[in-house]
Amino acid sequence: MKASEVLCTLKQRFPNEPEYHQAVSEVLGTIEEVYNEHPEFEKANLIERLCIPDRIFSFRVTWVDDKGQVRTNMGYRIQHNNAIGPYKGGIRFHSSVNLSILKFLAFEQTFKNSLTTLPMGGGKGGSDFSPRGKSNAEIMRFCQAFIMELWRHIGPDTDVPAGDIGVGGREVGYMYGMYKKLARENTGTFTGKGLEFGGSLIRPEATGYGNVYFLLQMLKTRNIDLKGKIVAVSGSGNVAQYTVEKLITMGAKVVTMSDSDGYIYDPDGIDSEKLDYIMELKNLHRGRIREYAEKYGVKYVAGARPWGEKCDIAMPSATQNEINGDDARVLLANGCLAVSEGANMPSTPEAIEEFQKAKILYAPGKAANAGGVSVSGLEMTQNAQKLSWTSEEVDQKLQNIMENIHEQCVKYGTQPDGYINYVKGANVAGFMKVAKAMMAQGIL
Ligand code: NDP
Ligand code: 2IT
Repeated sequence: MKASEVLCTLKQRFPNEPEYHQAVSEVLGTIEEVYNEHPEFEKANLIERLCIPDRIFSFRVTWVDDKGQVRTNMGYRIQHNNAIGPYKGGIRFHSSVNLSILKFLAFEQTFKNSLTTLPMGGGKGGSDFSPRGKSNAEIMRFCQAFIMELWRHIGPDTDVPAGDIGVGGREVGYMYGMYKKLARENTGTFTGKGLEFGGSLIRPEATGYGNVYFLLQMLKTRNIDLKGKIVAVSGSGNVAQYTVEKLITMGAKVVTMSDSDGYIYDPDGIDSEKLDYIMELKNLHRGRIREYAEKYGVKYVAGARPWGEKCDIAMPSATQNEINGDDARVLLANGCLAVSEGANMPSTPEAIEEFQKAKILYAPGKAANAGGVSVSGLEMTQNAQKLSWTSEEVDQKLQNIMENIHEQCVKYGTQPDGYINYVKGANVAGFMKVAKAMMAQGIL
């Protein structure tokens, strides 16, 4: 089947999965050229095999809330592709979770993990359970119930989950604890674990730091200095927090952060002290970003995203499709020169088209946010060796990986006029490695 025909077939076979179609369409649109150069791929029906997950587990999760009521949610794990290594990818707890969203994430993860240079396949899982407003005890009971079903399908050499939206150190700890009880092993099946029980230094920071390292590489191609640049960040969770932390140390001025209720605009910039406040607010008190505006007397805009504020650089770090075509046009009109994605697929196809048409620096999530899963890969290595590396060692390896991903994007994405199409570069580099691994291992 031709690459272009695969998308049509997928839409027919799996209707009502718009995010999955969107992710597949973005990749297929950029790899067609290299695909056509390899007739053996078509003979092996490689694209279709690469787009459809190896398997999907779905299950009911039953738990008891603090009022004693018995509640149910849906749980899922998508094992997308393991040609390069064990399935690897995060777990998302959010009310919006469905198969379309998890299939897009697992598909993207496969290419992202391929780019990291580490031996990891792609997977993703999650639940439509919403952690919002839940007590600590409820979160723990939910995590335990989720793992009671999932544990038999995961393992250090088969499938290694981690965090994503709604799943951070606390949730990984509860899931890993239950996993160990059932599996009776201590080999580190989760990543993003606590430092006391096999977690890697720099894993919490990795996605945000990695995105800034990637941004620095992009800016270097145009001799632009990050120092003094005004940056709009969305989200205020794990990725956003450490993106802002690194940006502050690099001398940039971060003026926005957000959550699902709205955004704050701080014209003086969020400094380290204010960021400490946000981390405590979000990670300990589980509060709302609006409280920042009340504390520091700055603007809060309810029900909106920050892209209307003037900035030089945008780093979307909340969720998928959070920058649409109109947002992109406003960013460009305000002089935005770079967009580096911390979230997965935060820009709609129309927004990406606008950025590329304007020839600004634009890095897709699968390249720019690969630092998180990279340090997860390093956590797996440390666990396997039963030792732990210092922060400096892990941070240095992270920087090397991000530089390497940037180089791959330049190699496969540079156009005849010199413009670097990072989408094409990341997709082609990620695809070729998975494709070669699949071809070498036979028709499966
Ligand atoms: P967190 O749960 O820590 O934070 C998510 C942030 O985004 C919160 O501020 C949340 O607001 C906001 N948010 C979530 N959903 C929506 C929504 N539908 N609309 C508006 N705002 C929303 O998650 P992470 O920081 O871990 O993940 C953020 C993004 O980064 C995701 O796209 C994830 O897939 C991606 N990513 C994460 C990695 C990791 O290592 N954690 C690695 C690579 C990518 P609220 O508090 O109101 O829920
Ligand atoms: O989207 C992602 O890359 C993640 N949520 C991190 C996955 C991981 O296994 O560390």
